[in-house]
Amino acid sequence: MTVMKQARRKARNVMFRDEHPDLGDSRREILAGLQKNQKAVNPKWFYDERGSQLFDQITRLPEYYPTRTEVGILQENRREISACCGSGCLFIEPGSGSSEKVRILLETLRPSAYVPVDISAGFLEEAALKLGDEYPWLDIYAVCADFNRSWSYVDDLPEGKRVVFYPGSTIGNLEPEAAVGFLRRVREITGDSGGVVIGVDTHKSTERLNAAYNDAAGVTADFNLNVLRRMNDLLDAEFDEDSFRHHAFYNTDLQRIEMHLVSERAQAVRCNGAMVEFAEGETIHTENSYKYTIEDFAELVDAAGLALQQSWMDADELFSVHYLRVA
Ligand code: AVJ
Repeated sequence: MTVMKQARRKARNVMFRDEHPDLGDSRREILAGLQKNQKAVNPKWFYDERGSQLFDQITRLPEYYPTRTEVGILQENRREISACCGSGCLFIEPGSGSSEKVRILLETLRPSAYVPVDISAGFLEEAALKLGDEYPWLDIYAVCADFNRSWSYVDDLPEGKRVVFYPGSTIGNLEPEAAVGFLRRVREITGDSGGVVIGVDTHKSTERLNAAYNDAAGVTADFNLNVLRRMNDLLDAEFDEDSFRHHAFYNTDLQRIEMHLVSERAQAVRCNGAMVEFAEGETIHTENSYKYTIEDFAELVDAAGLALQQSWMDADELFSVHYLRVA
């Protein structure tokens, strides 16, 4: 069993473990996506150092309501949320990014340990060390992993009630069936006594949603286009950023934002030996962001063998936070 490593910089309460996906696997996965009829790249590839920074900028944009709304809900209800979790729990956050939101809960929650899990290694390390400095009483087990695949690190965590913290509506990136699968796995990991604190973006007006993913400053466009740079690095590809443009829209039938990169001309791009051909206007589908009514989300949770114990929303019902327990 891999033992957690002590952090490089002096921080007695921060441990690291690296399970970043193998480069060969990553290449094969991305290339397979580019060879599909509707070309697609998994949104997890957005998050290298630069991508994680761009996402942080997105969270502060005036049009991007989810982050500040969710932060408000967490602040206002931190006591009730912490009571659901119970103090001394093991607080596991898949896709922890900058670990900003957990700070809102830490003092009232007083978990026995915090486990941030992120695919962006450098970003994770910085965030974990900073948090460890600020909260010297908190044990932090930082794990670099693709949380949609590998959960093996949980075997090495200390005993205690496990609560998964999954804010930001990251679950919206998954197709509803995959979201059920994800929650089933979470249920296995937390066991019968565990729980989940999850943030879910709500279905709302198309105008508001479209604005949130087409900000005036163009940060979301940069974030989307960054995936081309990622592919150039990871695949030794030759994507020309200037020949693609950002396209995001709310698909009302499927209740999801779709993000695409549109090829502005017919072109063939060399990718790790293979040639990937684009017609003019053809797209790479880079992200879905599903939006749920409370009723739809409750159904999804039910299908995973979990139940909504308590739900919180802002006054405008722009965003929701839920505590899930085993059904
Ligand atoms: C991190 C998945 C919650 O879907 O809103 C923001 C990512 N993409 N702007 C989202 C994102 C474009 C974000 N999540």
